[in-house]
Amino acid sequence: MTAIHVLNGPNLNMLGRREPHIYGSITLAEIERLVREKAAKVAVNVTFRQSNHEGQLVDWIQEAGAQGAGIVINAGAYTHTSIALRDAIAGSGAPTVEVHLSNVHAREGFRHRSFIAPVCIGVICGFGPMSYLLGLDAVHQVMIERARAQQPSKH
Ligand code: DHK
Repeated sequence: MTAIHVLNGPNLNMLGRREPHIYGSITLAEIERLVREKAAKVAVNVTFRQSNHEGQLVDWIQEAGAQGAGIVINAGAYTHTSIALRDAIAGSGAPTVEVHLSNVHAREGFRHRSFIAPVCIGVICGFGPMSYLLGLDAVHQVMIERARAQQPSKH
């Protein structure tokens, strides 16, 4: 069964109460429920985690890579600051999709730069909780394609 780790960075535990005009009123627990619902439909095994600590996120990225899992990551503000997360993603070999609830490109200039985007397959932002579901779908499809490409040809 395909495994995908959904990792959440700093302040995402505050969703629902945190700047609802930007992030909406949905909580992280509700996003987790939506993600699990979708994952169950497509037979994906989901690990869903949140931490406010950079090193913890590094450990979880390494763990996902070691297990052959894919990653959907909303690294929160670490997106815009963390070379450690970038190196962890690059080194893990885990196919990774960066997601954000808000459209970071419509916000402050410092949010336009992502340190992790260059080592991710792609970035999905601005769709609220749907960004997570699109991210899950995206990384899942890429993993299916890669597995298919590794199978020996029948001809
Ligand atoms: C969440 C955060 O915490 C911010 O630091 C990012 C992201 C945007 C989001 O939209 O999900 O800049």
